[in-house]
Amino acid sequence: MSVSKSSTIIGEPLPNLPWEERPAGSSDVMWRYSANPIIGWNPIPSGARAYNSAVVPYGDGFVGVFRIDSKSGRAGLHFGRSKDALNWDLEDKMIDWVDENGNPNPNSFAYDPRVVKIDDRYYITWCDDLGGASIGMGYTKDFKTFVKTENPLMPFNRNGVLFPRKINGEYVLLSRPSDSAHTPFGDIFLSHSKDMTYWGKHRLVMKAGGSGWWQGVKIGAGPIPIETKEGWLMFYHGVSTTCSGFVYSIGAAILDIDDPSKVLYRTRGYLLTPEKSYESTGFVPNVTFPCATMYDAPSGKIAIYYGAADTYSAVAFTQVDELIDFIKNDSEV
Ligand code: BMA
Repeated sequence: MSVSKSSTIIGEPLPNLPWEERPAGSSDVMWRYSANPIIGWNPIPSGARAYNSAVVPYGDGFVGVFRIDSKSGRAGLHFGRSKDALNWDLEDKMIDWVDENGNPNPNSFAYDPRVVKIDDRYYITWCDDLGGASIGMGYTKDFKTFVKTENPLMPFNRNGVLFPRKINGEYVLLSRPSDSAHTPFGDIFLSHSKDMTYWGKHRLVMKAGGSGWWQGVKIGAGPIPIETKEGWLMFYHGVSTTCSGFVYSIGAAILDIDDPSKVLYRTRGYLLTPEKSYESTGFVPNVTFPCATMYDAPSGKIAIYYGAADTYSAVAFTQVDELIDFIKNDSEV
């Protein structure tokens, strides 16, 4: 496959993006980092597993909000920093949230964070506990003070993912209505807000299933959608069921740039599915769960950060033009 380098991504350059060329002999449109996983068991004294986490460029390096399951089994959010986005220095202590007045505003339980910069704030969404699974929200300007704001949506809901800018004057939030347990259903919706507090105008984006069995049980938005000349590039996880449990794979769709509830293209086959031992073996076998991407807009290089087997953090790569061609040719819409 020949890849034309173009500025298909509407965004900033990131020359220090971690990157590795596709392995010789492979024709996969998404390929894994050869030194995966980048974070293994017991990454900090208090924590057993760091995975399903969100990273962003910051200063001359990178920072992230990491889901770390403590040795009690409870999930919490921890701050981390890195010079190369591959070797991470994770804080042992959970993030101390405050309210808008600077008073302590602790989280009881938090997992699967996403981070996006909008104007001068880095917004963080995660799966929270509001009498059941719900979307948590907060922001930071400096990764020192973390402000937890109101829950944008009622339970039960997971996979809250913000678009990186307002669309037609409103913020837009993807989510996946669910139950409070291991949800055996789930479609992707979106909601609008003028102020990041009150959310409404809910729209269905896309349903589980289609002709891909890998996404037959449920789907959920993954990383922050990437703005491209072809529309919003949205990676998502799709789940199938087997006699030994769920299998979580990674797919992608392209959504209309002005109305992202309209799906233009959606992969019929998965882009990545649990194959490697760090994906098929761990605390929860057979899970690949993407929560972040970083990209270099001029070259179209994208690094995808995903949790593997609810135990490890891993990275995969793709090139935007080749990926968009693949999604269009493989589309089921
Ligand atoms: C989902 C979430 C994810 C997890 C996945 C597989 O419901 O809890 O954090 O990776 O299940 O266990």
